Amino acid sequence: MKKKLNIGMIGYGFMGRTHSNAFTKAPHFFDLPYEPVLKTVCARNAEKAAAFAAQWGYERFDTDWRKVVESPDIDVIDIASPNDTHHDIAIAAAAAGKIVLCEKPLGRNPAESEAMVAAVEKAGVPNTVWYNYRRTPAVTMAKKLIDEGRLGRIFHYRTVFLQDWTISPDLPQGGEGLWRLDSAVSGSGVTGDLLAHNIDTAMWLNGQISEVSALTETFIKTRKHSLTGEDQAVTIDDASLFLARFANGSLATFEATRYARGHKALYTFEINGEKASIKWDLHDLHRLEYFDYADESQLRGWKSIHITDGDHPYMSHWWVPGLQIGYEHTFVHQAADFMMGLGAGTPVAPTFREALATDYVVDAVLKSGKSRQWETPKTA
Ligand code: SOE
Repeated sequence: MKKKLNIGMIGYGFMGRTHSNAFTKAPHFFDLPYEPVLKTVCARNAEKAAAFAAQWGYERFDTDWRKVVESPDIDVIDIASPNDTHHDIAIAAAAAGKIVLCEKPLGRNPAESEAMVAAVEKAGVPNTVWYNYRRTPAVTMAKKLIDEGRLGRIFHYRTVFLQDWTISPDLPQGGEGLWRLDSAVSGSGVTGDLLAHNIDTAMWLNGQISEVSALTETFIKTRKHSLTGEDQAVTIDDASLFLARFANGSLATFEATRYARGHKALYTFEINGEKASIKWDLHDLHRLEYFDYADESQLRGWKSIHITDGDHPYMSHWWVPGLQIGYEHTFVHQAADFMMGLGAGTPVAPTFREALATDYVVDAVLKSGKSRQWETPKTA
């Protein structure tokens, strides 16, 4: 019989759903050393917590995260609530000896993130941050190709994350769903919410970012606040672009915005090496575009590899070759990898400390946007 792993989910929004779905599906598709049990979901609003618990099959619900953290029958605290709650919950959970999983970004700023890293490391509790896109099979495949040296020396890294859902000036800030527009809750705008994904993937694939020069902008200066009903200054970055140099000498451009009319979630990257290049696009997430200079010259060109075969990362766990999976599966893979790491006693990336490295780059980008100077991110 497998050991049960009792989950206490904090938060029931978009991320509460992706994480709950991941724990539900992972044991059906992966042979795991644990049986995850959806024990409790916690939200301030009892009615909503009860409805979520019923819909997702949680055994109970709670309205006070402190009670969940202190519950002896909970093994894992999974933080899927807004960013301003991450710090306090993670630190209390670590002190209570719980395994801690946290939605990205870790904290609202490096000070919060550093305290969270110190707490899990002092308590010696397993931890991870849900940077889910690493576990898209095509992205994991890109990592494999780079690690095998197939690209050779890397010269360029080019990446964007484009959305268009905040263009209307009538969209309020704050409150459910829209807390991402309220910097008191989110910490930052697109830099911490979207570029954090690009930065996490980029440093995983191409190593440490050593310096950045950024341009940030807030296009809509005031918005009504959903909670106060007042017009309030908008203090998040609506758009963020930066140039970067990696420690390996390669050069990069990063861009994120919520004002790219026509784009819902266009996350792309392209990497150019001396021997080969790679391109990936979230809207076509199962494809990896690959150009290999070693190919015979008359047939040389970009290949569009359908990453759905049994020997592609994660795919042997799903259907038959050629059939696709999607966004939700990136979370299923992370949940599965986490439980396998837990069984083997090995940390599962990205740990809190690895995610802190991303927060340092986010912080350097925001600083550079203000100072108009090159900034050097701290190393974690
Ligand atoms: C914002 O719209 C958002 O939901 C981010 O918060 C997620 O991290 C990203 O994956 C998709 O976009």
